[in-house]
Amino acid sequence: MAFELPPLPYDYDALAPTIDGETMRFHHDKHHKAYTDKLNEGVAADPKLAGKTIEEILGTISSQPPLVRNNGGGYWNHDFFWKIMAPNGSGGGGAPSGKLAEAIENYGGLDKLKTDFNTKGAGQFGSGWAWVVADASGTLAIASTPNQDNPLMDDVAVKGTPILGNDVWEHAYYLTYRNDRAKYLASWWDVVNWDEAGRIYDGIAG
Ligand code: MN3
Repeated sequence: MAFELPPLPYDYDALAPTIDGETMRFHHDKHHKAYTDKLNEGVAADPKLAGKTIEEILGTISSQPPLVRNNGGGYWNHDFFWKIMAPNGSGGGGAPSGKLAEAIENYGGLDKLKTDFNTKGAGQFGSGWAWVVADASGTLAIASTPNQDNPLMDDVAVKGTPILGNDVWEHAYYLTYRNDRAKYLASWWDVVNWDEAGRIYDGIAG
């Protein structure tokens, strides 16, 4: 059973002006599709991966070749990325609520969380991702990863459940923001789907 490219949960233009439609079209139809296709090549080459979920594969990624690491990460990361965004004013933007809001207060507040996340994302050299990560007890941390690594991988510095993640590869922002990654990071909060982030957070044990 091959992995399939999941459809975008909204129109290409739905996140504009924060993320323009042409960026979304190429990001989903070209980049995410390529990660999906190459992940399937990697899975087909290793009988031990047959029938495994992507989360199971990522959890033992240290024993996998770069083809599976880079494209398995890219497959999962982009599926997550589409889901934790929504059009501004129609699920995107605003502020967290419920247990996630409490956890963010314990972290130091929403302003501090955003500042630390933006700083990590801007400071990630080259391509990668910025993350809000929850450990098994629900405590939040901010992290960044290179390339398509993510907190579900068994050999990254900060492991846990991703609550939010922002793609800081240039393909994610260059058409609108050119080289201004910090401006993209600051604008991105306008399309964060806090309801979805809260549902993920509520699913953590403890
Ligand atoms: Mn990307």
